[in-house]
Amino acid sequence: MSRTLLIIKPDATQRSLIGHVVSRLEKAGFKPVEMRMLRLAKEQARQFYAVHEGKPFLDDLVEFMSSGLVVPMVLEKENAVDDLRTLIGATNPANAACGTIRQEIAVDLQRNSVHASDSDENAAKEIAFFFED
Ligand code: 3AN
Repeated sequence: MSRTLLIIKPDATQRSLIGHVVSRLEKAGFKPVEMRMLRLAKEQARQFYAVHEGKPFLDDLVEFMSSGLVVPMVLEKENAVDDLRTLIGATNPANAACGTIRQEIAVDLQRNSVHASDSDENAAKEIAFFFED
């Protein structure tokens, strides 16, 4: 078993899609083991996306991620990181494969409904960011 972090982003919480996303995750074999609902302060959103410091879209991303409620959760599954990246689909929903969560519900590149850790190392960091042990 391994763990990864998923965040339901403000565009999805605003459209009442929390239950839908959790249902899709569970049907795909992911087990939620921790979950919270909160609104990020801008400084927290910037800290979370520190890897994108200097990118032209960072300010807009921080604005968006702090614009409403988010639902971070820890998910358990074998091969959790890679399997979750496959299930959510490409960052830009226009390029997301058929049947992926982003292809189904994402609005555009920014309002792409969910975040998922991209490596075991980042999963550990991102889990620690939201869920202090
Ligand atoms: P992913 O969420 O698929 O891991 P990242 O980590 O490269 O993608 O990007 C984080 C977030 O930054 C994306 N979910 C998206 O909202 C935003 N983003 C990434 N690239 C761009 C871009 N070129 N223009 C605008 N927003 C972007």
